[in-house]
Amino acid sequence: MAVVFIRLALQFAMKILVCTAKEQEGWRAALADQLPEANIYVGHDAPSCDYAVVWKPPDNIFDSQRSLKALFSLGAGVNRLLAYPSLPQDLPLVRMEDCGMAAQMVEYALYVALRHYRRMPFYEQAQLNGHWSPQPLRLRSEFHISVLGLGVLGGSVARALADFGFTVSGWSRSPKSLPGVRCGHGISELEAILSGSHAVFLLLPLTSETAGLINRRRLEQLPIGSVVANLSRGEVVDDGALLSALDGWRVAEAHLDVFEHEPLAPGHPYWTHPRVSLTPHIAALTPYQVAAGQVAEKIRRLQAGDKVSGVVDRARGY
Ligand code: NDP
Ligand code: OXD
Repeated sequence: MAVVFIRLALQFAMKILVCTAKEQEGWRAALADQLPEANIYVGHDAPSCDYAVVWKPPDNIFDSQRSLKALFSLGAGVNRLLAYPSLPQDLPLVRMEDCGMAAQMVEYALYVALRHYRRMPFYEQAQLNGHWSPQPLRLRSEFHISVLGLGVLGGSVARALADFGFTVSGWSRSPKSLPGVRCGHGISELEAILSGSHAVFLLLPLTSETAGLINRRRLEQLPIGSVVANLSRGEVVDDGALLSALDGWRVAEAHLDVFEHEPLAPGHPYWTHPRVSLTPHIAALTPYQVAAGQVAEKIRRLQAGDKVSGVVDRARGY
């Protein structure tokens, strides 16, 4: 009797699939801890599940997972998942919201901003040339930064840079208001924002509107000697245009964390460009210890028939 009861309980328990190349076991254990009533499966060889938590799953995952009530992306960006031809149109896709990523983005942005505001590249070069060459004081408020994308991550970055005393402009799709940040929105306001920026931070999702947004014309709006930091998706920047802007010193230094093709191909000019600093898509990693709590809470709400935040608007693409 007890065996039958256990079999029935297992059969009717909620089923969650975890499918990610990285930290799969950590995710499984963290979700099991948060949702002890659920059966958690890892890898793509699982029975039909109620929820799936994925990052770069196999292309055919939706052929075997036909009963999903919601799909959770392990990342904040969902452009890759949205491109799966077999992704069911009506399946709610839920993305990560912050989960410890905003603090990491702020660290990265502060590092880049401080390096340039304090003219460290200039002093590095002066040292190489054996020059003792003190430069005039610049006030924090005289260093102008723009943050393109004012969502969960970009909004945190813009506020942190403004709190630090830099002059910050932000740009989004719809009107926004953030303390200490001059906010603009829509394509008509982009060029004015760029033209006053010593440093530009990209924190936009990749959509049909943002692909190739930072092209030759937009880079030409920047003052000579600006800094570009792409922390969003490689495709937001036109690589050829950025390399030309670097060679012409319109852009003095580029900090690139993301690329159209990852890992970046051996021999790509970014690898060896003296004024490109690149990192392997680590600007903000998803800590599963925190993120599993967010996923579990949303699953509980969905099970109770409640709405959750972070559901991707398929028409907008983010
Ligand atoms: P959000 O969805 O919270 O924010 C997106 C922001 O971009 C919003 O302010 C939105 O405007 C704005 N935006 C979208 N489309 C346009 C447009 N056409 N014109 C102007 N503004 C636009 O995303 P997150 O902040 O959570 O994440 C941002 C991106 O960061 C992710 O999509 C991902 O690509 C990238 N990322 C990179 C990581 C890394 O390690 N490098 C880690 C995590 C994320 P509005 O406010 O009006 O909607
Ligand atoms: C994400 C990412 O979207 O890692 O979270 O890029």
